[in-house]
Amino acid sequence: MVDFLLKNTKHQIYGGARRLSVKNHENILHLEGEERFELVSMDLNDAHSIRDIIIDIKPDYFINFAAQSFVAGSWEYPVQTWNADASAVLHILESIRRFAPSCKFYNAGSSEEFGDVSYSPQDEKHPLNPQSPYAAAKCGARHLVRVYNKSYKLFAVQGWLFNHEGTRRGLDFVTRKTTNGIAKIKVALERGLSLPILELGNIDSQRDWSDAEDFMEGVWAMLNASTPTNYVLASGEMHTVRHFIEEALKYAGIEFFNEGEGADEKFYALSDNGKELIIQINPKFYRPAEVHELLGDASKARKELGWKAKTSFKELVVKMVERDLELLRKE
Ligand code: GDR
Repeated sequence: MVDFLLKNTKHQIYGGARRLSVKNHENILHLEGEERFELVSMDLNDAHSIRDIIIDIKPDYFINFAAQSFVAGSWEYPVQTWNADASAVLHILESIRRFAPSCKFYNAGSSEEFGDVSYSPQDEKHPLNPQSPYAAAKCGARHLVRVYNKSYKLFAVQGWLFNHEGTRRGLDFVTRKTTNGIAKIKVALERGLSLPILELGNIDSQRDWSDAEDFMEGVWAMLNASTPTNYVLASGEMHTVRHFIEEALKYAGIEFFNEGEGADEKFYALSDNGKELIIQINPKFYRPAEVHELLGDASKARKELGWKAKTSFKELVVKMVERDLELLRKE
């Protein structure tokens, strides 16, 4: 989002981050020395830090992409997830209401809120049917955003963002886990090393994946619309995790075949050494409740905001594999 704002607006931008003894800021290293960007200390789990930032800066916009965003992790840390993804939103809304009521607020909503879907593709009218503590917290936040919008006339919105990926994606999420794992396999093949095995969960699961960079324009358009309205942002194409794997293997130039079903499905690479196992299923990555398919209908955003996802599924896979190969080949 910061990259988008630097390129397309003249605003001074403040990035809220928690102070850590071990820095994990590699995704924003490129912003070092940028005059219009400043990192400020803020912790979503500390209402005082949120309030102080809003009092000090009196922002024109508050864009909240911070969260415990790993769905699988939300069963392990349900309370922390609720605190970061729902309670923190209440603290932000309260502070905006009290100290900066003309500030426009965007909260990152999720397609996971639709959960166990009742029709496809999902549009803004689809019922909320969360399947995880993460999705339940996002639904809670959505209701709070709506209540503050109605009660206090705050400009507060929460779009439904379907899966958005990229080269800076965390390694736990299935796209980056796959591109990183496949790049490792490719580099091992190039160097004649034994092949690492990538372990995944439910690869029949289907998602509507887009490039995160495309979404930032949509978020900014929502914040600058004449009335606060929530929109679905999505590509409108759905693919299985298996298809993502196949495209990534093809782009990496790994000859492969797969066999077996369910937990027994396996992928093998074909090389001078014959067939070698490269991907297998580990049920430890299955979720207590799965969201089997998500497919977004962004026609309202297209019509009213003129927004459309630009990057195709294939281009996204290629971009991610290319970057992971580049990073690993340097090692
Ligand atoms: P998701 O993303 O839960 O859709 O939430 P994730 O990449 O974690 O999972 C997508 C699908 O892939 C299946 N899967 C695996 N997932 C992970 N992480 N690891 C695996 O090994 C694996 N194997 C199969 C999952 O079961 C699932 O069906 C993302 C997050 O960014 C949320 O914060 C955001 O709100 C939504 O997208 C939109």
